[in-house]
Amino acid sequence: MDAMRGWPAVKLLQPVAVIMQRMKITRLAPLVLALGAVMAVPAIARTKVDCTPQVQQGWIRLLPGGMPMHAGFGRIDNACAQPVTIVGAKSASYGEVELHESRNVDGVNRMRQLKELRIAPKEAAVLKPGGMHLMLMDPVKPVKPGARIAIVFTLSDGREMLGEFIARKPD
Ligand SMILES: [Cu+2]
Repeated sequence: MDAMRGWPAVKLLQPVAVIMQRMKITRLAPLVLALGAVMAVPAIARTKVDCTPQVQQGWIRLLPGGMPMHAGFGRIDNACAQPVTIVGAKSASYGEVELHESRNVDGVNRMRQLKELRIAPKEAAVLKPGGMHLMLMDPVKPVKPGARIAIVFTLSDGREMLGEFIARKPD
């Protein structure tokens, strides 16, 4: 019965495998306690994590002739349990950064500025040519292919998230 005596002190620290093993030889009450402990730990860990969305595969399309207006693309993953809303973007490499959406209206490609972009939990926003994109205006200095550009997004809760975008040469 050593397992029973040592149980209360160690139940929070036991690796799950050992807890599972012991559950087979203990009675129902400690088993319920153990389940509670196993389930409570991840719940506490979740609320402590400062979860922010992540920019994946960010890239910038440079235009031929060194045009001072570029477009940024990529995927913004929200792996968090809460929705996030992006309300702004800025970069030390550009005078101005806006979130845009391209649309085909009556056969004409138009774009409009998006004031905010909401991303549901476990969803992603995809910025791609012909759709949503970052409009990067007034580069502070010429952006060369291969350059890594940092873009800072502002979230509606006041937090900021950093994304990296790699410049590609015009095709
Ligand atoms: Cu645009």
